[in-house]
Amino acid sequence: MRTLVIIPTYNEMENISSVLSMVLSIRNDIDILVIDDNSADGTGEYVRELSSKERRVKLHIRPTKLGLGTAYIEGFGYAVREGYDYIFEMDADLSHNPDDISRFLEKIKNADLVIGSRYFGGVSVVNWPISRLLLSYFANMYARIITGVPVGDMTSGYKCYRRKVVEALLKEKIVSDGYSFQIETVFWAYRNNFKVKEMPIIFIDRVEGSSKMSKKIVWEAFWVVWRLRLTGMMRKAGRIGNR
Ligand SMILES: Nc1nc2c(ncn2[C@@H]2O[C@H](COP(=O)(O)OP(=O)(O)O)[C@@H](O)[C@H]2O)c(=O)[nH]1
Ligand SMILES: [Mg+2]
Repeated sequence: MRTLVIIPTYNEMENISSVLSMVLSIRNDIDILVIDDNSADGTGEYVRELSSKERRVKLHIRPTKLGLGTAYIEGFGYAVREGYDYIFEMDADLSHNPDDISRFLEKIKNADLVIGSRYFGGVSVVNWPISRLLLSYFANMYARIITGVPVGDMTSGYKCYRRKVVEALLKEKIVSDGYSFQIETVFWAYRNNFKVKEMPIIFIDRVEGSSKMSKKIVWEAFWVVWRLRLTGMMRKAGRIGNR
């Protein structure tokens, strides 16, 4: 079984070397694809240098900051073309502990998508300011109510997909850049009847570098859930196909 961990980066120089070496040391059938948006801090150069010595590390550099959603879509296309069996989404800032990868790979044996959940029988977020925690918690509640998808953490960016789910997602019209990309992917996996499971993770706020969260990203999520609800309803009524 071949696994690809996709890591989008934008100015993650302080974190990238640790996250890459931690993922590489988990197992040697795991490759990494970094999608860097031309970071000014040298992240791309660092990964380029490493990828010339370590064939398990791949790099795509895009010309400018084009958003998380399109970075993952690009990574998904690569994963499908290369025939990876399991495909991960993971942040570069060490909020997602690479040691959890083994638990994901165990769990995916009985699922099509495994979501690393921060809200699974409680809250497992460390060091977030209360304002950020409340935003995330209520955004999740809102997304769950409007879309009707029974998942506790729809905005988690730590996930493991089987290739067939990624293939199905590439056929959907995913429009988000920010964390509503995470809502869209869970929604379409669920609506396409894939087996979606959650697994608790401990999410630790970044220590180095800075968050790329913005008001625009919050507004995008606010509207995207309504778009999903409508397209989902129309799809059910047989009015539109999946394109
Ligand atoms: N390639 C790319 N990566 C991005 C972009 N925005 C955020 N990222 C990366 O996505 C991950 C999550 O972003 P982060 O700022 O930590 O979001 P937060 O944890 O929600 O505050 C990190 O690895 C970022 O470097 C982007 O526009 N392009
Ligand atoms: Mg982060």
